[in-house]
Amino acid sequence: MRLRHLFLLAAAALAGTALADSWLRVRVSVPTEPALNRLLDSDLNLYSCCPTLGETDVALPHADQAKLWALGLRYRVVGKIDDPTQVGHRHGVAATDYRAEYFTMDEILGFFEGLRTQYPNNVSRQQIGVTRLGEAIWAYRIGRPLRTSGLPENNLVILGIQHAREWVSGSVVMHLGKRTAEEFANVFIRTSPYLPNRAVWIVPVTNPDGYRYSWTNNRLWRKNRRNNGNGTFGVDLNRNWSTGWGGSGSSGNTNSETYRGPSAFSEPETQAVRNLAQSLPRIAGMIDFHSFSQLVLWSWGYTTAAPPDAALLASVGADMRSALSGFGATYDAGQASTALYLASGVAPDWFYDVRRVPTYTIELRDTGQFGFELPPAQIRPTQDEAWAGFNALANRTTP
Ligand code: 0X9
Ligand code: ZN
Repeated sequence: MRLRHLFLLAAAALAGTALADSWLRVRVSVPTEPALNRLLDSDLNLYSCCPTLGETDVALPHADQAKLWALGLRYRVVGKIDDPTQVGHRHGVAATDYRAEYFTMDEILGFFEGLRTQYPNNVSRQQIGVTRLGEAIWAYRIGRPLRTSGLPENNLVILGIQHAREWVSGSVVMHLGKRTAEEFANVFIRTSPYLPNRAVWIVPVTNPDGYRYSWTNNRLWRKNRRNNGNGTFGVDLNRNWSTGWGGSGSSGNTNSETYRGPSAFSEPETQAVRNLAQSLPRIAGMIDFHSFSQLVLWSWGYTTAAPPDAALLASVGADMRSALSGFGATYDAGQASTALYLASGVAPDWFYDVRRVPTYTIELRDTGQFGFELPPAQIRPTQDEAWAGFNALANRTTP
């Protein structure tokens, strides 16, 4: 009898430890705007990219359920998940196939360096900044050899991985880099109308510190790794741009996933991309790749007011939406603030603001089943559809 009790106690203790350490996916009710804002202002790991009124999923340690109570949010547990803070997504085995595996920071840069070696006439790179942890931020130019006279080329700008955990964004910009280099280098396989006066600028990893952290410390990390000085880390780079900075859908709370930073362009990463853009005489269009939700979004994001070129942005966006939808996934499209939610200080709003050309956020796969942790089998079709969506934009912009 005694022994049996002891055994039960030990089992309970063990189970207790396991339970306390385990992580949950919970479905939170978000009935009102204030509730939504409390959620967006919190440091909870939002499972969804795009919470709106209704229900949204959150990943949290079993023991952190009290945080939801403290925020006055009702929820139910929908499942157990692996602890995303556990290291070990891949143990020292180098990835080889960018169509089937996620690449680390070094592997992504290695991939682009491979393109530079293979296509020396068409691919070059420029260091555009240094992160807070001292890492170079690179931009790759893909086009014809630089000309020194005539009308300056009209550039398309592509941003990858502003948000650390949105790994498929990196897979997509690698594919765009490779396919674009092939287009420029080999006229015989050319499938899109690349005109002589065009170049594509790709920033493969806009947020290197955050991206590395998502591989080593927390798979669901979103922001950069600024030390906010109060025990919290990170600025949401996609709330740090100057257009609409500080407005709705951004937070002044350093703990928040949408912390906007102390001032517009306070972060070296947004400064780097801004400086690159300012150095380009002409920009034809821009895409900022995120995940997930399968959406094509245009300005404004910071206000529900219609932008001056609303009809053009919607028309090009519709072309992109239908191109993206040809590979087994259905994309939707709309003005960011109304189709998704208000967010202030986002990159495409700034590019649109300063250049008045078509700029887009593309939210890649999926619609929430796997979310940020999209299974590697879906990398290839996501890359294919993104290439189609990119070409739809290229075809509609001024050469
Ligand atoms: O919130 C964001 O920065 C983007 N979604 S994500 O889940 N990838 O973080 C969406 C930005 C789109 N712009 C607006 N909704 N204004
Ligand atoms: Zn994002």
